[in-house]
Amino acid sequence: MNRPLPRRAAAAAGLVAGAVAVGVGLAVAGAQETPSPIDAVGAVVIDHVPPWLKELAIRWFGTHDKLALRIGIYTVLAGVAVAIGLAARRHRALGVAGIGAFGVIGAAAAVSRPAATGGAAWPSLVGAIAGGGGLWWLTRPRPIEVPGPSQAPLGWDRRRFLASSAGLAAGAVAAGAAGISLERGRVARIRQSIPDSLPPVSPTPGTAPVTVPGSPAGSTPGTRPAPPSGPVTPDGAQLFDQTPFLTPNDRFYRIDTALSFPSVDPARWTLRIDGRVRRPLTITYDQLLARPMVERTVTLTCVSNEVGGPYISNAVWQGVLLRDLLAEAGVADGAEQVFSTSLDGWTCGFPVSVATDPQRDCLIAVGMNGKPLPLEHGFPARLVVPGLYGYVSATKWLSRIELNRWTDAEGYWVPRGWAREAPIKTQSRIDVPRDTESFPAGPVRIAGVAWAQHTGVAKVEVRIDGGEWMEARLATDVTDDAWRQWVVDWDATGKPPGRYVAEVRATDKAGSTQTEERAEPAPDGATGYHSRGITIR
Ligand SMILES: Nc1nc2c(c(=O)[nH]1)N[C@H]1C(S)=C(S)[C@@H](COP(=O)(O)O)O[C@H]1N2
Ligand SMILES: [Mo]
Repeated sequence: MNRPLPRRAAAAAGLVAGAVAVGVGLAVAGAQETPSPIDAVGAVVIDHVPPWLKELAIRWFGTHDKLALRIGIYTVLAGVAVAIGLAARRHRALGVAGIGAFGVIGAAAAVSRPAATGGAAWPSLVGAIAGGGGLWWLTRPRPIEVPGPSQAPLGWDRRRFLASSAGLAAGAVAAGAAGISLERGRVARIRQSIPDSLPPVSPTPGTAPVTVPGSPAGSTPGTRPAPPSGPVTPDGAQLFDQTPFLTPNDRFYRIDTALSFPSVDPARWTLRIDGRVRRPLTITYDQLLARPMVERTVTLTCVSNEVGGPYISNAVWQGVLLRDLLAEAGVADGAEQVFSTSLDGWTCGFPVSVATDPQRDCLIAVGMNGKPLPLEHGFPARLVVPGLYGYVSATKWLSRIELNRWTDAEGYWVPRGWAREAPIKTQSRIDVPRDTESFPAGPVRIAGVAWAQHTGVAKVEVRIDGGEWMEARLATDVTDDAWRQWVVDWDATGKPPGRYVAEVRATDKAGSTQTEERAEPAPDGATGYHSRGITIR
């Protein structure tokens, strides 16, 4: 009577062995401060998603796209672990080999990362050895205790199997929890290394105030009001807090490919400026903070933002003017592209002519709304370029700026189907009223934001049900590099109850009105009018 492992037990053994592999992998990764096998594989997946899938992921999951990816990876792994368990039921060695193969895949993924360090392969390899050993042990035939003097038969013993798999599962959970808590500790230490405050902004002679060549008469260059500390409204009052002029740091949209924050120690961090420059520079964090700094209000926008979408926010950035640093390094012949790299190996590029334009204040930013950059937004330093989408310009966790030719290197998203040059398109959005509100027939206040970074918003109009365009009142013109809030008071007196559709469009200071034509975000930004239903009751 040689009882083989039942199918359900084999599947469970596979799952437990998989959990051991992942748990041990997380623990090793946490201990040596390298990405976990899950994140290494996730990073490779992110690297290979086609634009339509990236758009779909952002549309479905928004900024929870990384959580969705992790859940997806765990789900696939669980399925594979069950299959491996079932294979081990017939051939134990085959099951163990299956886990080994996954260890090799994880290790290869980790080693292939641009920012991979020496021990990158260990979490996957050690995890696979532990998981493979666990599977071998769980599926071994062992003596079944039978009464009597006869030789105990080999086979499956339900009670013992349950005990040993429960023990292994508990070990896997403990190892995984240890790994996660080590990773939390790493991130907490980085956050603790962020200074409480930044040196004050120095008045810097020679760094011109925001002036706009060719801007319409009436907006006198150089006499713009200072960035406001609170919401700006046409009435000078707080009209809606849904979209304050300045986005608080913890409400600022976040988009990046980083599954875990890169390790950074401000005491050891340096920024390298090299390539087609005459004098390559290496600057420490303290040296950067000691340089003359400016504050500029700039609205960042993600190219993946759909019409009416949330991936746009505005902040006062404190930092060093990029053109000052480039002048010090000396732009050499043939420099076409400002090609920057992050600590985690993400890259992007934009024209050198944008960086050296005295009218456009590109920043190496160290501060955001009066605070040092939060880790989420690129501590210790990031690029902020007025008027270009983030994916070609706004490198967070900045590590290197190389001047090169367009043919030398392509930014991360360019070979993935996104445009090489990506100026932000003039757009507008209705934020008030909310979809769920309803109003008696009477005055209804409609409000929102419009943006045409580095060109400036000249006019915003709203129409109801395709009727006449009504011109909106615009908030203070703080800078052409930021969005502008707008308000329209629609008189719905006498309107029968029902649902009305409001549409908005903006015209920039160069005179172009945003197009009504609908375009998806890929390859260079969405277009079309944003609309919202308004209910009269
Ligand atoms: N290191 C790094 N920097 C990055 C990215 C990234 O994936 N990695 N994404 C870019 C994109 S696509 C955008 S839209 C902006 C978003 O900046 P935020 O997260 O601070 O809003 O960062 C840019 N900088
Ligand atoms: Mo983006």
